[in-house]
Amino acid sequence: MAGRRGALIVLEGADRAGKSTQAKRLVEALKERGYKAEGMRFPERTTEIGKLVGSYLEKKSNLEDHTVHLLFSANRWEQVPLMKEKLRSGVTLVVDRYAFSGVAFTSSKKDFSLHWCKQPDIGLPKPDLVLFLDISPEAAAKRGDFGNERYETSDFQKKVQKRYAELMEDRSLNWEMIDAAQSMEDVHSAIRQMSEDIIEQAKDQPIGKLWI
Ligand code: ADP
Ligand code: FDM
Ligand code: MG
Repeated sequence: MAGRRGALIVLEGADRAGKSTQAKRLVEALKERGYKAEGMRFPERTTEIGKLVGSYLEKKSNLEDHTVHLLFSANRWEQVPLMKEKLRSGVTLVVDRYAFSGVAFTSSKKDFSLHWCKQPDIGLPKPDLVLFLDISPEAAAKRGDFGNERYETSDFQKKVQKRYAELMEDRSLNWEMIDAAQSMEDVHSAIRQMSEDIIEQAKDQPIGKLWI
């Protein structure tokens, strides 16, 4: 039927929870099942803004905290025309991190409120489903050490987890908590089923606006 749109599915969660692994597998599985599906990630480090953010994360440059927050948000907004075009043409987008990462990370810095951090992302395409891959710091540690990027310390990640928990209290969003300590296969089956259900539910609905 004409006019059926794809779903916007976001993966969030702590470092090494399995977001990138699962995003890739989900796209492949959806395609095998005959859905149109594509992956995206934030930050999208290949654009001009994304290069500034990438260099900041790699600690090759320093940026003022408000400034980098706005750049992360701008890095999402610059993809919005493309996201809407894809969704409207029936492509389901599987997104590795989104505005929730933006808010959880910046609001873990000193003197940043959740309220302030949300403002620049208000009105972005609203995810139909946000899959939160839940893992304890101990279980994540078994998957390897932190890398060398900014924010990759256990103190900071603990603060981020608390901020995610606050964001998940917002019932206007469709959060699903997944036990990410399960095997890759079990996590995959769970999120594939939820994703197929949401694709069916979202297909005749307009694209929503985040936090409006
Ligand atoms: P994230 O993108 O959330 O940081 P990754 O997908 O990069 O996480 O996974 C981090 C590491 O953990 C990778 O080495 C990956 O192979 C491994 N991994 C991912 N999911 C699982 C799982 N369910 N069980 C065990 N190891 C996993
Ligand atoms: N991050 C990511 C932010 O601080 N703000 C954002 O808006 C987004 C999308 O960037 F530390 C942080 C979260 C993480 C880093 O790491 C991206 P990965 O490994 O590429 O997901
Ligand atoms: Mg990743």
